[in-house]
Amino acid sequence: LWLEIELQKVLQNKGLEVWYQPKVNAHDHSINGAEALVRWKHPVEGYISPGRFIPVAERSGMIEQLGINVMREVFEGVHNWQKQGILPGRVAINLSPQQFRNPNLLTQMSKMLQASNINPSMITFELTESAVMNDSDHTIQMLNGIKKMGFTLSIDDFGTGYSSLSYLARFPLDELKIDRTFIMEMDALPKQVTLIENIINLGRSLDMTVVAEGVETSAQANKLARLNCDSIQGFHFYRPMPKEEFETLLQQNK
Ligand code: G
Ligand code: G
Ligand code: MN
Ligand code: NA
Repeated sequence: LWLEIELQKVLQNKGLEVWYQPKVNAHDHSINGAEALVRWKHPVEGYISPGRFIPVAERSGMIEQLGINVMREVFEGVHNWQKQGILPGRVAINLSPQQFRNPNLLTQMSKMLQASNINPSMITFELTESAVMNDSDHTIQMLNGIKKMGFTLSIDDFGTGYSSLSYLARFPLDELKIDRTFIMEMDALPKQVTLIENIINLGRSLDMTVVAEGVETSAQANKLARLNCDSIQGFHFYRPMPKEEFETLLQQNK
């Protein structure tokens, strides 16, 4: 309950921060996008992990406001970077299953887009398998609605959802993110590399951009480039960083 009250306060004060983790081109390692990750710096407790407060936000209904705040912040950032000519590619926003189930989501996105003056194709919404799997009529409607506005869609944590693969053919997905558990085991388990190679081929053959998450070593990065993965995200290249730091990095890379 303490966490819930504190979260209420920080949401009202617009005190949550959005950090950015750059993604790189797997072949030349140039920055080609980023993932927006919400961060909460509590005055007494220090950083509280989204792994802890997102579930609280969902249970208490605050996730809707949190999502709106994150969208507003990211759209504003993308607008500024576009204006400065330093936007390197798409910026991804995570949507939790509960946000995706909310029928208000499409209206909120459309309002936010109208107010923002950005190119919607520069925003990617990341969904997990558990968000898209259960109710396919609702899912199709939501996904098509998001696409119709011009945004792009990514399937996050791919391969961990115990789900059927048939949704890959039915849903309008632009990007596939290989879950970091596969990448972690690349060096120890040769079969994991075979699996990754086939996931990359699967994604690319369905016209999706394939991103490997959680890349922590140069050996992993080199192997993924050889397997023709498109993009890489992971601590080996960049950690999530505050907006100001991200912006400085983009200006240096211009
Ligand atoms: O950044 P970190 O590894 O601590 O994130 C932990 C989890 O929180 C990840 O699953 C990530 O997708 C999720 N997360 C981070 N930012 C957001 C956000 O803005 N909205 C939602 N719904 N989830 C987020
Ligand atoms: O569930 P989702 O994929 O949205 O989670 C993204 C989270 O993964 C972020 O919180 C980010 O901090 C974390 N992350 C990004 N790169 C790495 C990495 O190389 N290693 C580990 N352990 N975590 C990472
Ligand atoms: Mn994600
Ligand atoms: Na992920």
